[in-house]
Amino acid sequence: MTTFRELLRSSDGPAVGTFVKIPAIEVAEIVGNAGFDFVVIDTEHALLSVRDVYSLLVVYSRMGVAPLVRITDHGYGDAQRYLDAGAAGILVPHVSNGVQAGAAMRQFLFPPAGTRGMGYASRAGLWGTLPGGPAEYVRAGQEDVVRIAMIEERESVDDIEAILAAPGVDGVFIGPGDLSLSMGEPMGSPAVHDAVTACIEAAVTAGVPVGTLVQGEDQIRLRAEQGCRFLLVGNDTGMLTAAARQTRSTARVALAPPPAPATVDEKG
Ligand code: 3PY
Ligand code: MG
Repeated sequence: MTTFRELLRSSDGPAVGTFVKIPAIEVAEIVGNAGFDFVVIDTEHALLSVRDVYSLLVVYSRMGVAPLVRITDHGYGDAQRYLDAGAAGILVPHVSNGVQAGAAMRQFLFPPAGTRGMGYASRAGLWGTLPGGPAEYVRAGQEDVVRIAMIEERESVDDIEAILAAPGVDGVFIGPGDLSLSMGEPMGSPAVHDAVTACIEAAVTAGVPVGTLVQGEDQIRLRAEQGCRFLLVGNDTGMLTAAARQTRSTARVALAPPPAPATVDEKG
């Protein structure tokens, strides 16, 4: 299977993924079958248990869809388990500055670069049978896993160069929703749009893979042209909502009473 890191390096267009919030294997198979390159299992904004995340990691990776996990905060606890369960990468939300970025990423690197612990007897180590043994488990954890800092605060935009240069940062993801809140601007305002563009440009200049959340063809094209290496479009709950509403609306339209015949006056 192509790793997420290989997708970021590929000369094809950006990798396209979606957020996953529903802990159902049926939904995972439906979303996986749609052909996304990767998914981000979202523990920051969805009530997913560690066990839910584990099931989703297994299903998506078995389908050849690289599964990343957005963790709830900068803490080590659950992230260690997600990595040992085979997550292709970790997204750390609300990274405000370079110092925070370095401190968060150290937890997801093995010594001497960081403090991640040895868990060779885990799924990531193929339950202790990985060809190449513990050394390969450590190599894959160090080199294949992608550690992504989320840029979604005014302060992170101001400190973008330091975040991009922080040890262990393999990519940055710009969150326009929280960025607009932090900037006190409505979503999609020109100021937010320009801040996202400035971060993308800084990342491209620094040679750090960058991604953002996009909506609609024009935005997808624009952010790809600007150099984004990965794009997130929507999420599973949004897709289900849209399909449910469309299905209900089709029936409503079909069952609507026919328009009343025009009155004599209206006929003139
Ligand atoms: C944001 O826009 O705030 C995000 O976290 C991206 O989904
Ligand atoms: Mg956010």
